[in-house]
Amino acid sequence: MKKNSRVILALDVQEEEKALSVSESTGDTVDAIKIGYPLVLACGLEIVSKISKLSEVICDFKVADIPNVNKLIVENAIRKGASGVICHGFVGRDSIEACVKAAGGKDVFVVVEMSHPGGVEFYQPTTEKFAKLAVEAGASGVIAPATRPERITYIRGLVGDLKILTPGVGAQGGNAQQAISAGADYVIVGRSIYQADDPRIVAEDIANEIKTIT
Ligand code: OMP
Repeated sequence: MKKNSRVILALDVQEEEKALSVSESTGDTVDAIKIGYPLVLACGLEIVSKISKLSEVICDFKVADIPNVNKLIVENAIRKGASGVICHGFVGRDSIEACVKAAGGKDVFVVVEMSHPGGVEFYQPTTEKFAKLAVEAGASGVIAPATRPERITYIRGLVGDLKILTPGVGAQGGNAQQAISAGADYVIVGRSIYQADDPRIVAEDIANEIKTIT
């Protein structure tokens, strides 16, 4: 994945027309567009192919099943043009390794701590194990919370040079500059961009904010 703006758009819209128009306007500004269940369930998996012509696509399917089913999910995403997939860490080593193998060299990002308040309940006590597992399983990176920048710094200390993608900027209260300063490579931003009157301008503003500190 390129590392120019360091902004990844989380495209959690549910109408194909809106998804394509936001992707067209921001596709050359953001480093990737993250597509999850809301958009795929509403429009079908073909939306991944369509958006992959405008930007790199990360499929956020938070893959969390037995190895065989993980493999099938990841293969589907890659076949449609995704350049990366997000999987959950709590399902264990074999399930994560199945994602890495099925991705065939494309990126796999492992969730090691979630950004919402509930992320401290079950994820946070086990973050260290998930982070080490991500490294050992050969993942490209991890997902860590922008809402708790001190945890990004802690996770950076566990994952070495793996990529850290951090959601929770904007609508969830996190700040892009703080997250990058804490050690993240990319911020993931959804509502603040796609709900804006001009998504491209907001994406550019966040990228410029980041540039002032890098
Ligand atoms: P906004 O809160 O609208 O900016 O969206 C955040 C995006 O990041 C959504 O697509 C979430 O699914 C995703 N996300 C989190 O918010 N928290 C996490 O801990 C993990 C993710 C993720 O895996 O991308």
